[in-house]
Amino acid sequence: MKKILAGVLILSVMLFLVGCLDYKAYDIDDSKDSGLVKGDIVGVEKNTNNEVEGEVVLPTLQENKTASLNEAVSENLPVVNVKENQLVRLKVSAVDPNQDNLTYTYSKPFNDKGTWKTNYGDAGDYVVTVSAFDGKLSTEKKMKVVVEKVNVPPTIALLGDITVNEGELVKVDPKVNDPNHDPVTVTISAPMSKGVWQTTSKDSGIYTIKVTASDGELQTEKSFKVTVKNVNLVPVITNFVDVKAQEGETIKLNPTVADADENEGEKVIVTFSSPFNKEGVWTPGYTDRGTYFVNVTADDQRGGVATKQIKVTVEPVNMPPVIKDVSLETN
Ligand SMILES: [Ca+2]
Ligand SMILES: [Ca+2]
Ligand SMILES: [Ca+2]
Ligand SMILES: [Ca+2]
Repeated sequence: MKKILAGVLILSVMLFLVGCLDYKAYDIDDSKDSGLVKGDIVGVEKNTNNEVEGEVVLPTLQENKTASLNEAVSENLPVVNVKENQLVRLKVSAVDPNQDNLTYTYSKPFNDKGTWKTNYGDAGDYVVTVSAFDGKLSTEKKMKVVVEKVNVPPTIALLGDITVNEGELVKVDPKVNDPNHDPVTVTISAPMSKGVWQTTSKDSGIYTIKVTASDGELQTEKSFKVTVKNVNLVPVITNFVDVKAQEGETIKLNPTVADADENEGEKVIVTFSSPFNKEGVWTPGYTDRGTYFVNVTADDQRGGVATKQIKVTVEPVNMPPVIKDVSLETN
């Protein structure tokens, strides 16, 4: 009787289940540099509702040797550290005591192949779940992937060269991006430091504008050219109005001629129509009474020509006869 009781007891005690997920290895793409912790992570999970009669051999348990395990003591999860932009691959090795075929699933951000191409900006902690499924039962294991930030400088989108005419407004709005999502400070060199530049008639030339984008640690520079084409301004004639004078009175025309391009070595030539001389002077004689339309022309010799016309009225002056000579004539 005792023997029977003991046998039943032993049998009932031995009814238990084992699902076994042996170990998982973390690996990375070989082409990448790695400061990674590589190691085996051991996990065993029991399925309590599947009973197996007879002797059950538990898989050999291995201690987790990853150095970073301690970091996750509070969560009791194995931890691996990777760097942004690395390709991470989860390698799972599991056995099924029944030798069932196993399929694996991985939680996001890993894909269904167990790989994850991290990107800049992905820094953070990720708890990843790996499941092994034998068709009826699945076993899960979690681990923590810590993605460490790798700072990279901001990028600046291509900046095209700009050509404008003098007097036009130049605007630039560089498109910058930081792959780490860091705040970016953009600076632009003079004369475009405000991003806009109102050119004037004195600004012709070629300017190299430098754009700098900084995330506070790293910076990127790009430059582009602004070509400001000279625009010739036409001379402006002022202070030139109708004149009235009398015969015998010297008239001096003295218009004001200005050309904003004179700083460019321009020489403006001013000419007057007849009967004025090239200095703009004329003394009408006593038979010159009448009305004259007189032109003044200002030519900057670069294609800028201005003309203005006035009316010159010469009023008659009656002069007494002049006796030039008296002589006696005798027969
Ligand atoms: Ca099984
Ligand atoms: Ca950055
Ligand atoms: Ca100019
Ligand atoms: Ca001019």
